[in-house]
Amino acid sequence: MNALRPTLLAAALMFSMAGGLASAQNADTLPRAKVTLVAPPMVHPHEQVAKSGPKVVEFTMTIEEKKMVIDGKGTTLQAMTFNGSMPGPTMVVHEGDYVELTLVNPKTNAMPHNVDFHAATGALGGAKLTNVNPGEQATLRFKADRAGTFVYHCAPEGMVPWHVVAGMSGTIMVLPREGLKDPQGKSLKYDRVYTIGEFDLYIPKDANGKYKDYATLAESYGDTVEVMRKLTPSHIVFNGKVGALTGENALTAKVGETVLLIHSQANRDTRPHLIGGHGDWVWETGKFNNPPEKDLETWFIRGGSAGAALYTFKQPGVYAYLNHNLIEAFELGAAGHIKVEGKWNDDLMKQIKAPSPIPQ
Ligand SMILES: [Cu+2]
Repeated sequence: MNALRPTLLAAALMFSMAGGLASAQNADTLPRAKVTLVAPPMVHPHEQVAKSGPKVVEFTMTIEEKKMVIDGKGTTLQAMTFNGSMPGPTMVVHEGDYVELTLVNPKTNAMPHNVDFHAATGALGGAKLTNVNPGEQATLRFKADRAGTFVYHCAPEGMVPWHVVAGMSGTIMVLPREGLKDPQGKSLKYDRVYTIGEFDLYIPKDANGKYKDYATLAESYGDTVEVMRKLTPSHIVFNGKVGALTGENALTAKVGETVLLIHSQANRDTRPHLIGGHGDWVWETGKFNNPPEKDLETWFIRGGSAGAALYTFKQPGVYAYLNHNLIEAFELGAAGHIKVEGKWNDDLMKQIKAPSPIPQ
């Protein structure tokens, strides 16, 4: 009996190694596609239903450390970003594809960075294998083995929250190969997709209560961490800036179009709401193999996750899309606009009598 044991163990080992090799070879021989990322709120062109089998999808992101203006008053943030934007670009693949990301940290940067993909399995979501100092780059491949919208963020040892609240997060969307479906299995398609990244920011103030401006990241670090530890954000913004998605920067749609809104928050809870509209189908936790919820008024995005809401616009107008903690929206900045063109439907809503003096 005892003599058999090592043999069995060896056989098991051989089996698992062969399995490992087989899947690695599989990824190595799959077709490859190179995707050029685009800045949010836009998302790179992609198939909703996969037209072919799994492939290796290549992406490159370059880390940019830079000072960014985060409101209309000229307040600055010493930001750290994936590809220069807050949030970083949204990547789209299908379940069963392999994501192959090259992360570039130019030597003009000051900090080490990496990427932790919540969609990935093992090695701190890839953070351990992508840790790049200024002047280095690394390439990570992982299998997208579950569908959904997932946050990715920087997670360098000893300074994870600072890098995240300085701008380093984004979303990857892993679509089911057959596309999105309602709970009855009916196909759900979108005409447009927008990606919104919400950030809580912690800008230090000077003795006179004025926001401080720093020349370098390193200089901003001590004061910023002190503000962070109070857990009271100075700003809460969509896409890096108060007003990044309002007025002239509003998202657009037409009556009859179905829009997918991806909403991520890598650090803090939030609750998106579309004033005057709804979430027809909402994957609140963002995971497409769970049935979506119907007709939501407000949905909850847990800090460290990304959710997705699908809505077909029925009326024209300017819709506010905001965090329905209204103080966070109106006082701190967490709001955007969706400008919708089309014909008004009186059946859905009509002003029967305009405001006028109360009859005496
Ligand atoms: Cu970083």
